[in-house]
Amino acid sequence: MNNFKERIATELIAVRNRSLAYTEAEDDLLVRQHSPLMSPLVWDLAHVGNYEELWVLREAGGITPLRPEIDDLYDAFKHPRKDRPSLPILGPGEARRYIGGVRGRVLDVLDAIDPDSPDPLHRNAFVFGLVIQHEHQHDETMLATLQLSREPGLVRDGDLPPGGSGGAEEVFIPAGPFLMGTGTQPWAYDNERPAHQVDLPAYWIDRLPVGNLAYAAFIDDGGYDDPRWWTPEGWHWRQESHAAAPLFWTRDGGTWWRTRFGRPEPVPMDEPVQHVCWYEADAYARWAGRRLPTEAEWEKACGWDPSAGRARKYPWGDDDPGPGRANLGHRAARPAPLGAFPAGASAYGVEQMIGDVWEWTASLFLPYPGFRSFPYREYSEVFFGKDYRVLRGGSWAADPAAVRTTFRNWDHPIRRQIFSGFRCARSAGPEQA
Ligand code: AVJ
Ligand code: FE
Repeated sequence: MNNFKERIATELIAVRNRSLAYTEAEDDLLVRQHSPLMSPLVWDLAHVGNYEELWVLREAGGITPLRPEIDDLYDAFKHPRKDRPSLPILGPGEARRYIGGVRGRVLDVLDAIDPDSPDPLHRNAFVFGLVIQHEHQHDETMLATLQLSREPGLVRDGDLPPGGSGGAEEVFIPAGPFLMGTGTQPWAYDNERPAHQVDLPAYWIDRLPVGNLAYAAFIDDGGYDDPRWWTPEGWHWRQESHAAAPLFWTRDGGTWWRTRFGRPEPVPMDEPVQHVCWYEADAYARWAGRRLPTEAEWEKACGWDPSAGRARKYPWGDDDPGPGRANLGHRAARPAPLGAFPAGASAYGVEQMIGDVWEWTASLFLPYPGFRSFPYREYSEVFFGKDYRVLRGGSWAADPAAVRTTFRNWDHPIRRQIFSGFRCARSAGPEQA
């Protein structure tokens, strides 16, 4: 195998080890439903193998189905998450055997594939990018399930760099066009394509995500009880949910605590806030006299290199993320302190855009002009419309393989079990523009 295929084989092993590590638990924990929002962990485990079978073995490899009778059970569109525990899904042992059996044949397809083929699934080994990113996304979902389960055991407290102090609060982004999306990243999803020019007026964007200290000030100021800061839908959510702080926060006297993977700890005030929904992010921004950035504003500040006139794969350039640039890949089970990654700054000097927390944007999840669904409508196209808001940048739980400046994530505006935070922006006044 050549170098490119060796790298793919290594990525396949790494992501599988990750899935197996998150499901190395008593059967009871794996088959139980920890929240109606989530699948049982054993469903995710067999689903990633079934997806690999569908795309690599059948579609790309032309191999006959190993277990066609289970396809229906692992089709996310046939059964909502809340119904998955009552399906006759594979048990933990059977699921591990099934996905292992698929994987053996996947390596044969990798051996045989021609990355220069005109077949779009084979070209640049796209189908392998598809399944590697898919499994990493489910691994992140499994982490959210584990956090909801409140079971101890998964905290990893690997080293994170210390936070920084000082530096500008906001960064000015001058008016002008940039290239949004990509036509060159070989493993980009259909929803990131095609690259297209977007001309933005001047704006300011926070240098760092909103931190717990600032968010606690919003709470202390009665932000959750003041309808002025909320949209009508947001206020409705606030009333129905009785939310008064980010998910997993509780107050004890004057101190905020959070439960992280089953362990209570004081909320670190120097971290980006996480586990807030879009309505909370939007309300905070209005309280602060600001607004959420649009998706285009976020991407320009993150990926555009104005002096080179080109987009970067990551804020700092095209080199892979190292430990000094971003908090990705579950090196620790939390966001890094604010200001921890000056070396990860974008061309404009905006920091911590990649990793730490997914950042809510003002934008609905919509197709770019010229969008074409590939390789199937159910990855992106069926979600376009008014129901979902876009999140950008990836969290501490996202893997580098599934993160780049153009990557788009989306969720309902009420969701906050995901590792979500935000930063604020504002339009520049006429004197600056
Ligand atoms: C892109 C994270 C919204 O989890 O629903 C997983 C990714 N697509 N299996 C999701 C996905 C199919 C998707 N998100
Ligand atoms: Fe999936």
